[in-house]
Amino acid sequence: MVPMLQRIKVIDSHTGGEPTRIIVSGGPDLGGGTLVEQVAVFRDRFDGIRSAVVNEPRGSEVWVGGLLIQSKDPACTTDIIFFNNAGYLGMCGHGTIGLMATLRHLGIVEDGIHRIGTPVGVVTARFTDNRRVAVENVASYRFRSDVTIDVPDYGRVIGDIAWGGNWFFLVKNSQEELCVSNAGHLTNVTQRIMKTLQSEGIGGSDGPIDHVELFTRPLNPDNHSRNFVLCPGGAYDRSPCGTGTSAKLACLAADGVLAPGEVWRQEGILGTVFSGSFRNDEESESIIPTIEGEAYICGEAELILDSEDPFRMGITS
Ligand code: PYC
Repeated sequence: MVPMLQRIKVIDSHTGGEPTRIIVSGGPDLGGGTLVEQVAVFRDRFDGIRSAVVNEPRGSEVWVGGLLIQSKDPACTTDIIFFNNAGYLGMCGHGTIGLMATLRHLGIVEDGIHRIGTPVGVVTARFTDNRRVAVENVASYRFRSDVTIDVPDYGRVIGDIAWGGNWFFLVKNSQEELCVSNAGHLTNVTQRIMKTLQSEGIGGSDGPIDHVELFTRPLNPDNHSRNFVLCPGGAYDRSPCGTGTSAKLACLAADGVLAPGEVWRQEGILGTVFSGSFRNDEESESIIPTIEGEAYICGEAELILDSEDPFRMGITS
């Protein structure tokens, strides 16, 4: 029998070191439901495609993928569903910056404000410079402050729980050294924090915590803080994390430490920076964060899924 080859065209970029792989053609048709319903179809019927795109042998646990979907809202440039090795993301800040670079690379967008539909709401994005993109994220807020947990064989950890398009536990009392050479230890520590949160049933207002964030002083004194972010699939974010920075801004706003319009420069584990600021949401107690960073296109490829390849849907264990 002749093997069947499924072809999926992707464009790769990285935002502050964190990669994004956008499916631009050959992806699954998720039907005409809402984006939340389309995520359910993706998960139930096409989860193998998610895995094929981001997992080995074509990717690794670091990758965030995105499926471009034509929006039903004429005011939106596109809709997007982000995903990774573990499942689906509500929003992705670095991914949206990478998406804009991809859309410009394809000649689909120019300067101006672009509305982008995500499963957790519409965000807007615009180029502020050749490769720099500012993303106005979904409304973000601190849900709980000073949550104390005892992590077995580690100690007492105190943190805030905040929404920035995903749910974050933002550790306030970390003494860890946040550098790449320490990434293995940091991953281990944040995974144990995550496990303790899960075993104690601690989550966000409408879902489990999916990211854990540590902070320390920045290496570059021009910045305000340095972070390490554990993502749901066990990889750490190479960038300062757009939704994580949004969650941080929500906490800073709630503490009265940062005023609307003031800039917060969040340094990530590689030293790359997202500039963040916020305005108050007129309709709620939340803030509307804006995150700015830069992305580079780093690949253009056709993925081939060979019906005879035992790993055509990615290596999952
Ligand atoms: O930038 O929001 C983000 C993000 C989430 C997971 C990885 N990056």
